[in-house]
Amino acid sequence: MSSAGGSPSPRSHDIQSQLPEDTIKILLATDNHIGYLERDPIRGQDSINTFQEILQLGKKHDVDFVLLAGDLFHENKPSRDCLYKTIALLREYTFGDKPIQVELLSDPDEGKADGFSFPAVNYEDPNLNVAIPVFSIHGNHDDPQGAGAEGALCALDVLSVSGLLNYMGKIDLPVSDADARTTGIAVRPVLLRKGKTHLGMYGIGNVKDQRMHFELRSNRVRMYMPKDKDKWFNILLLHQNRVKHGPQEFVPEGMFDDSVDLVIWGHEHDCRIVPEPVAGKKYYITQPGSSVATSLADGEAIEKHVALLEVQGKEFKMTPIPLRTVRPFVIEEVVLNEVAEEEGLNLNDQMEITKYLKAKVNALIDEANEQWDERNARAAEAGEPEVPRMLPLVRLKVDTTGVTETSNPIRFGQEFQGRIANPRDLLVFHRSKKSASRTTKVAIDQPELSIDDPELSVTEKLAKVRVATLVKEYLTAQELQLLGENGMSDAIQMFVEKDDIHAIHTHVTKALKSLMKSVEADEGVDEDELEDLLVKAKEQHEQEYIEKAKESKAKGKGKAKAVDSGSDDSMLMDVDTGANSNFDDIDSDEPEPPKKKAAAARATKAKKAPAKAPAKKAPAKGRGKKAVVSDSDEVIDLGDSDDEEEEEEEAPKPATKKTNRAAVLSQPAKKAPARKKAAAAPAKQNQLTFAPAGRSSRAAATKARGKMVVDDDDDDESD
Ligand SMILES: [Mn+2]
Repeated sequence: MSSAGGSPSPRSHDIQSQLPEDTIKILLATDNHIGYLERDPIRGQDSINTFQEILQLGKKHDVDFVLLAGDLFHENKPSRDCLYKTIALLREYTFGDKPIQVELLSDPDEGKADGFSFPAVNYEDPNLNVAIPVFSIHGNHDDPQGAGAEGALCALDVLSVSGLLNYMGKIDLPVSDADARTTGIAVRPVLLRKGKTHLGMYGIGNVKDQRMHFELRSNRVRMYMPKDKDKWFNILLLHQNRVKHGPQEFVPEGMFDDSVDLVIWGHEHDCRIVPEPVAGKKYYITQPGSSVATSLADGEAIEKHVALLEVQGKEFKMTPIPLRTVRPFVIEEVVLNEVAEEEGLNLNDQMEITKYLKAKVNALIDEANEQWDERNARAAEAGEPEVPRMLPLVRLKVDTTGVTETSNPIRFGQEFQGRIANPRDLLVFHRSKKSASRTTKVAIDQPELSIDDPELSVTEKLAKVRVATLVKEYLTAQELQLLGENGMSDAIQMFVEKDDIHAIHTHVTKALKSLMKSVEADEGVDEDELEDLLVKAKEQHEQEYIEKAKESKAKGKGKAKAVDSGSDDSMLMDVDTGANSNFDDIDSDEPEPPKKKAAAARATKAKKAPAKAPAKKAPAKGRGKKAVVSDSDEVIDLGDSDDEEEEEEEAPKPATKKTNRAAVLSQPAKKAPARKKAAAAPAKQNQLTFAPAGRSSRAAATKARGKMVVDDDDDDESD
């Protein structure tokens, strides 16, 4: 990773001759994971501190806006402390008198809160004095959950209605699993202009990998682009696995349409912020990486950066900026067997081993501190103030194959208290299965690992076995009398991972209700029969649950399953405890008729015009359910939804729609605070509305979200 300090070599996409009035300046960051380890006495404030640094950098570099690619928060329900600080920082750094120079050409009400008059984009609200807007999609940690009156909401929704953040890429989600078969993912951009530069930002908040994979494969991810898309610089933001976790557990890099110029990839935590070309494609991919290490894995040890992204016309320039508030982190692996061979270490002598490991850790601490000093020296050269030294993160992975007795890693770590930030998890012991081969890559969190795996040591189990698997195994062993293990396990997972305190209650109530129903059906049973009846009913319900979830899972539960189930399903099985793995088998069959409910909800929305529509606002759009384009060939072509498709979709629409569009194109300038208008580039602002109608209402669209999301990977390595 090159740093901002040096002068990076010019690249083909670089801006040739820069004109400030045409250059959109963006501060690019992602995966801030605010709230990560917030109770840790040493590391608790790391994530928020770095977020503050990022906002300060935005101010310092005088950017037009800040762009984030998901996982702003680590917890789905950020703590009060967390929200308090985040809100305070956003208010502190992003409000002010600095004039906004990027004019919004897309509908400012796209994605706005239902039933309220204020726009979705904060700087379009005359009551707010925004200096540096922040745009973001959601990630897998802070994705929309719940089924309240407003539908599924996430923390970004809260920031959005507070006017502190512009939440984009909250894609339309199907109301039910049946609906999922007929809808795709619609991506409506935020369109901006500064001088002669036109910028389109297409956000796709995180969805489960299986779904994304299916949608992409079926060519159902539609990006609504302006007609003259070639004059736009198009950015695509997404938050998915880039690293292959399984056959459908990632998004291939070459999958996007050629009208995309730059892909901003959230979710992966290693910093690969320098844009990388993609074979056979015109676009580049940048992966900023997280701004805080949320696991002690190799990828997180790469120096963390954000970047200044400058766009002018169809050219762009990326200047990585190293983050200075990030703890230095060093990681190493030792194979004691090898040390024994090479240096004569006695594997039967625990004292000797401990002594060896201590020396190793001391060397790592020195290395980390040197890293820090280097970083400080570089910054000092650039005229930056010194930052006081932070305790480093140190991880030593120890292959203990052949060692008879290992010491207690926690006691070992205690000796380094005050010198490192993570004394409790400094050491990780593991045994390699084939003692001779040296595998440096330790795969954490393998879905198929069972807690009963005799080959694993306790530490390994703690580090690698997923909670979901553990819960499932436990429940299976309990032989629950009434409740099905699968449904229960899903509910527990929701409870744990998404902090949904109602998940279990909801599930139990529902399950009992339906059990009662089936027992009631047989009247006059005596008590002996009742038991049998219940057992049968339970089995039946479990079966229904499984079928409903359309899990490609084999019926047999427990540990045997994953290992021998063939490569195709091993991931699906674990990850997909939820109800939406049905995307896979969809190709062949016909789309089911859409649920009435959805249509109704959308219709309702159509009628509901905002009470106080500003003059510039686009006329109410037709909200009819759109015709479904159901070409499910294998072509993986995100965003191949240009005019052609748009026309196809619009064809059956009433004529009024087109009239509206024409009208929209000649909307008068927007209302804006006077001082801003004076400073903003050209005062005239047109609203372009190119998107076909039919956005489903949030409430309706997201009702089903609860079902949709039983989170995928809380993969420590890349979340
Ligand atoms: Mn993530």
